[in-house]
Amino acid sequence: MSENCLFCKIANGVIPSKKAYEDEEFFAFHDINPAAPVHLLLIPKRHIVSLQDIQQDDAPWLGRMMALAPRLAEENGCRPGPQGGFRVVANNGTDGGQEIAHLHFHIIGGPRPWDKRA
Ligand code: DGP
Repeated sequence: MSENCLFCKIANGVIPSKKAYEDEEFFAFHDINPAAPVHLLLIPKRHIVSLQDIQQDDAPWLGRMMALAPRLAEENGCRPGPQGGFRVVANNGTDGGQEIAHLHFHIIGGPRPWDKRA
């Protein structure tokens, strides 16, 4: 846990959130400002800032994190199969549009239309 990290505080229950999932390694919760009917944030409990900090030996847990995304998407209202689907977005660093400095996957979806490009 990093003392001044908002998402560490959320994962530890210090700051409340609408929880969608939790295990020993990961925590998922609903984005406070959803961009779509389904908008989750999936984070590792360990404090890591962004994909810019990932090393080769992080691959196993990062793979498990990625594998959680479709499961959480479907459990929270994204339709399965090619007519359904969802987005996974990770903003990295200032130029990448990252606001919260704790690695997170945005899981975004739900029945369309819900954005300007629909
Ligand atoms: P990013 O720009 O990729 O770092 O996205 C940060 C997201 O975090 C943004 O979509 C809004 C969300 N967010 C910020 N503060 C909170 C909070 O206190 N609670 C929840 N649930 N989401 C938050």
